[in-house]
Amino acid sequence: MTLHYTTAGESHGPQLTAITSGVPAGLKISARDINRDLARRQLGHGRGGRMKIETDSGEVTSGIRHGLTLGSPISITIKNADWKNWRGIMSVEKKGITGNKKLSVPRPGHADLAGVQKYGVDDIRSVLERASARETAARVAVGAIARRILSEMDIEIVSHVVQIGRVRVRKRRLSISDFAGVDKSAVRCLDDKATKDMVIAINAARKAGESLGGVFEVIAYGLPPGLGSYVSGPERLGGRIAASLMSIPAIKGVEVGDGFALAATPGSKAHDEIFFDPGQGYYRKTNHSGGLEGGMTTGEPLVARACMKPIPTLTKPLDSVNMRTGKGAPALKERSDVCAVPAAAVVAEAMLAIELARALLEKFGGDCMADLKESYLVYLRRLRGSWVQP
Ligand code: EPS
Repeated sequence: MTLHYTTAGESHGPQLTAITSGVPAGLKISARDINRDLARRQLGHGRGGRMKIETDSGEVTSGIRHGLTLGSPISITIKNADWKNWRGIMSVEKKGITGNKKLSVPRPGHADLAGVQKYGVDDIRSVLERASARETAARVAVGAIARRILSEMDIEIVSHVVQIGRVRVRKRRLSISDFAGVDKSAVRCLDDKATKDMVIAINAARKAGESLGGVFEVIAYGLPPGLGSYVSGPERLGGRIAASLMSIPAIKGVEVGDGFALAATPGSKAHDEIFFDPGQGYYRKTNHSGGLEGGMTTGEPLVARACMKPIPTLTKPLDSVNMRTGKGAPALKERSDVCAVPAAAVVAEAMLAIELARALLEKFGGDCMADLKESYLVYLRRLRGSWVQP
């Protein structure tokens, strides 16, 4: 059984729901593990009024007993505190509707226009409620489970913001200890000077009725070589990770390792030469590949970057068309964030955790954590015993 999840819930409906199946039995997990990541997703200078209303907290309603997973589907619900203000507009029954004004001027850059066309609805709210990035809270809850599976194998995932607007930090090689204080930065950036400049840029954007995008990096440490495969396209881990990161709302580009810069790098400088030490085994001194070769992990840190476009809801709206009249009109205005790059990085940690946990379970299987761990250790032992081929 593969790791699988689905989420449900509208942004201003009663709650979000995440159902995760394929998690082995016997995994230790607590509400704290889930709520820690939910709280981290709410961080970041540049969020709008909604984050003052919500304190996201996951309630487990199946699949965990006495602190251990059962092997059955795990369902987690996250209440939308804001729902109380939207009961009428989001009413399930037709008779409960109060205060709903149909929205008919789509925002350029949002799901509004294509969503209305695709689903045949006449109120943009019927699209934007589910297209909202609020849904990512449910994915973060799933990611917290995946993260627990990985951390049992000493695999850890971290992230940081490397660019907001025009403010960027230089690429450098980081170790896991560099991330100890990342959540203390107002924008989850490891560079103090850049943090200040990013905050200034966000404040200026807010004042100007603008929004800002950026770039974040997500890294997995402690991976074994050989997760994923080269044997067929869909099994290549690079494609799976890229698709998973691209599925985060507003993400427009993903690169692994040196990514697009490799296009201008000669072959002799683009790859990571292989070294050997009897104690350590094979190792690399560089990581241009970002820890992926041939669709598989190399055992080096897996490094992926993603670019988030500026949020399309603007207080100074762009030109659009009123779908009822066919006449030009300013796009609809909704309460929104000015910048959500720090939060998107936390969502990316969840997405990477899910992909890596899925690849781990595919390779090592196991209905319970003890079987999974045993099989994992056998593999590591085999690798260690065969550093040098006879
Ligand atoms: C969002 C609009 C804002 C954001 C929201 C995503 O919500 P609201 O319309 O209630 O002000 O705050 O993000 C979240 C609620 C969240 O939890 O991340 C949108 O239109 O996508």
